[in-house]
Amino acid sequence: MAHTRILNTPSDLHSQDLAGTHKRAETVSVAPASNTLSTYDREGYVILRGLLSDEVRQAAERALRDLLGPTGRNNFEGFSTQRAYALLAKTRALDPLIAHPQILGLLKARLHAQPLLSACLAINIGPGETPQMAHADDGFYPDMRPDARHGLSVIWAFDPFTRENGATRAWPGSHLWPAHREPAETDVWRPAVMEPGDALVFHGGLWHAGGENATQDGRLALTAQYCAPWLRTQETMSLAVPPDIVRTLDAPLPSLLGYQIHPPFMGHVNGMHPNRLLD
Ligand SMILES: O=C(O)CCC(=O)C(=O)O
Repeated sequence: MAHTRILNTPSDLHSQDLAGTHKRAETVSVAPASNTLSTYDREGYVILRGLLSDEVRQAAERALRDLLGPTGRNNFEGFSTQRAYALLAKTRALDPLIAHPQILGLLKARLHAQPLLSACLAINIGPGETPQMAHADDGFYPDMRPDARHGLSVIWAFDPFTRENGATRAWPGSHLWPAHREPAETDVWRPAVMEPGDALVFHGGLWHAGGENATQDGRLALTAQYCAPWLRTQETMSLAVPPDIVRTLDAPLPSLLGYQIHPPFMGHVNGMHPNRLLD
């Protein structure tokens, strides 16, 4: 039966899902502690320690090592660094990390309750790798204001992250810098020193870089980058992960992959909620 809705004001329009409601499974998120939020707000990043059980961490690590590709094609990917993309089409071992309740809680508190997964890739910085170019993940969008709600990124450690082996470098407070400021020689970075199973969570405006690896061993990480639901994702997730796979995923993974409506109708397919394609 067709539904008739009366829309009188722009806020009526923006608050309603005009592509039709669709059953939405509950997802579990954990509200961040106040000191986690204050560190994130002040520094632009926070490290969450020991979030994974041994079983989940080991399964994720095995999957990542199996999937690692060739070394990079440019000095941003890193000529001595292996990467792998489209991971959610290739393994289920990362699902608990991508939709980790603590990460969902931070996303809800600081980005959006219904974000998109913009990119999800493995990064294994190999011996001899040089420092990556400093960048901010929001820099991919034309409008990188300090107060913009564009993105939030996570880097999960699978090796100990040290200053020597390429721990991510972060410029504290740089998420608050004006739009065109870039790190100068005099701006001090800090290495995100972590143990396997720790997660570095940072604001999309934070200047950061993969570090130099002066050791003989790799430094394996998974990075998951999330963006607001009105932005284009770096990886086109709805093409990277086929519907037959998405159909098997638990909430909120389909929503993170683009099977969602941002009211009133961003993301519709033929006028309907994209989840109808999964029914
Ligand atoms: O590997 C890292 O520590 C950071 C990599 C990164 O920021 C990127 O490639 O976008």
